[in-house]
Amino acid sequence: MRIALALARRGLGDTWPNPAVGAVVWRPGPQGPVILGRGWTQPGGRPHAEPVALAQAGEAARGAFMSVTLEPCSHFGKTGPCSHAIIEAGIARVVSAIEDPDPRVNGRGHILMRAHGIDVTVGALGREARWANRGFIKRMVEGRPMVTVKLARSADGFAAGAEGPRLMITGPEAAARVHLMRAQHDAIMVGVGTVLADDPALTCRLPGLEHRSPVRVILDSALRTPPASRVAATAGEVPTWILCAEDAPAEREAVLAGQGAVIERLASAPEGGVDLLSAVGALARRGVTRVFCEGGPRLAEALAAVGQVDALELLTGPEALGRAGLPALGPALARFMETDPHVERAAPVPLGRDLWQSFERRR
Ligand code: AOF
Ligand code: ZN
Repeated sequence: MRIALALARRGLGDTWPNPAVGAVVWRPGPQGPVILGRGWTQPGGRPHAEPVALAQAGEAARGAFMSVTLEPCSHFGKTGPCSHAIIEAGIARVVSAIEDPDPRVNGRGHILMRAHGIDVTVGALGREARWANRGFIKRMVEGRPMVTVKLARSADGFAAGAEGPRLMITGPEAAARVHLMRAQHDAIMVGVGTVLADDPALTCRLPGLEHRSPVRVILDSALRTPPASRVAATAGEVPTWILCAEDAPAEREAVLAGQGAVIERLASAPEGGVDLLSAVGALARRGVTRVFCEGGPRLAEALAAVGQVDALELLTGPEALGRAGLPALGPALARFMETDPHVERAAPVPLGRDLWQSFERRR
């Protein structure tokens, strides 16, 4: 199951709207388990993990065991259900980590395999499996994706100067780590202020992982995203969704949509801007399970204030700004980081001259 979980994690950020599942076909041997086939959910969510592992094992699967990080499915999708494939391959025993909360499955996969005489046990490393797929589970159960907030701050706690040009707070090692985090999320979200100030590309540029760029999401109530910005100019190549208010100007919508962006109109917040709960709900409806927010301290704080931050990735640079700037952490995020009893705090990790700290809500 540990191997299956490691295989599953390869797919994170790359399988939405489906979960990232891992499966191992194996046989007990005198020197320990012998692995016959390994599989993980493929890009876009199909094929599922189990048929990949079964195909690799071939005829050796007959009488063998399968460990799988999520209940094998029982519904007919683009191909037949995985539980059928497992029955047909002659697997004798299935070790499954958790039930699939998808209402189309929800225990039926386990029941079906048991009905065909397969010995099914559920719960092995269940906590770890639930954790790996917390984005998928949250979307299924709550109709919202998991949200990770990334913030970079100076040694004295500022995000950047109050105004003025973009400030490089952290170094290349931290940037590489951030690009990996981008690849492991389904969508990357910013406010239009970040687009106007920084003109970011918001793609994953790690060599070899360029194809794993997440969907780019811009919260832009009045559709102020400039058609000449990098995100708009490349909207035909990298999926780009702009969430705006009901009354955003139609002529701007036409221009951005013409460039390939997907525009969705949502309710506005009383204080202006797109309502954040509606925004994350809209992303879940579109299939997103894991959101990476790089939208700057104001958006991060607003998400924390409505209880929509599941994880905080905080990077602290070695240099002080030395003057007043925009504080990186507002009061709600500071509470999340420092006092929330459900938040787990990992030991800080040095990245070059910077420090990386992770904070994750456990429930
Ligand atoms: C599995 N193994 O590797 C994955 C599963 O749209 P479909 O037909 O691909 O079905 C999507 C559902 O299948 C998804 O919501 C989840 O319940 C399950 N995902 N199941 O047996 C896998 N990715
Ligand atoms: Zn399946």
